[in-house]
Amino acid sequence: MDALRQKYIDAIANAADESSLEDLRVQAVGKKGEVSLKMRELGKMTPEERKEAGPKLNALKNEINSALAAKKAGLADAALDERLRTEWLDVTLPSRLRGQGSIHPVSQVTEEVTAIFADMGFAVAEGPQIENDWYNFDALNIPPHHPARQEFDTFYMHRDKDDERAPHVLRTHTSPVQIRAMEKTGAPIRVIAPGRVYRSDYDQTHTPMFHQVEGMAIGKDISMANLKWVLEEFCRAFFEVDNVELRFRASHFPFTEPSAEVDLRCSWDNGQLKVGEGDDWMEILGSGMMHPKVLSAGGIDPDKWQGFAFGMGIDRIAMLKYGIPDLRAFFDSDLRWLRHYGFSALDMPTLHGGLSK
Ligand code: 2NM
Repeated sequence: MDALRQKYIDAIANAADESSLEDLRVQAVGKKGEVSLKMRELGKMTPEERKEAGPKLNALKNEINSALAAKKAGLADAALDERLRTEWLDVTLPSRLRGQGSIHPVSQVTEEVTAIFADMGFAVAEGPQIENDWYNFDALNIPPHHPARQEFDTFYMHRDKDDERAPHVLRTHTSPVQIRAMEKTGAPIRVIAPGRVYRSDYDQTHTPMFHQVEGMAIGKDISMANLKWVLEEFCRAFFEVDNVELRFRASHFPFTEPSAEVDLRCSWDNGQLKVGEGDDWMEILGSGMMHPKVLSAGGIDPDKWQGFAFGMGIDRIAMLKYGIPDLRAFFDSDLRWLRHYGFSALDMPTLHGGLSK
């Protein structure tokens, strides 16, 4: 029994890992292990022999089990020490550099325009880019077969062969959003509707998708005078000059009467735009008093209410303000262009903090 003890105590002390420790446990005290077999022999002994051998075998079994447990704990400690020594991490190291995106000029200018009009009490409205015929045309006093429908270069959605209903369209302006806003809140109302619009036109100065912002204000006594001040105030804030001068030129739109195109006094010296000085005039937007039929289409009584409306191209005023020469590059997703003309995500345009840095 002493030889058995010595054999296993030594082997346990020298075991290199948990699996050899387990092998030793099976060999010694497992069901068919050496100690277990010896215990089975107790049955063949005389009572006196058994009285002496039994406790000794039990003690040996306990001793081997304790040695196994102690060695197992020792191996686990050593393994943990080894992990702590090798698997460490310096959490104070700087992180890996990640590609930094930028804000597209269209997004930047949309935010600027929104901040300026919000300051004058205009809410922002949004609506679907796929519209039906009624919201995009009829409600805006452009009936079927009206020649103005041709001028919009409309994208029509597909209809099944025998489906006679007027097809849906990609909205050609954001005016349908204004109709929906009138329906939703009624008068009085002041909203702008910025967003994507679509016309089948592609050349130096036109892309089939571009951005517009339209605005309207409806009240009991809203007039062209209010329109003029709002647009002057917008230009002062947007172009960041105190002396802006606007020129209203009589024009025609189906949705307004009277209608005016608005020009901004400016100068161009060697490709550099200066607003509010010089002898040039630059057309920047269209506007007018909302047509009674348009008010009616929006569910507003034209005998009680009147309002102005205007619309301008976001891409165009972005090019003017930030000196971007080529419209088509706006939609190329060229990373070098985006890095050059893009804005920092941290510079949110506000009237108090400056519109852009
Ligand atoms: C323009 C020019 C003139 C306009 C009209 C409306 C609506 F839906 F309220 F009647 N929104 N915008 C409008 C008026 C747009 O863009 C050149």
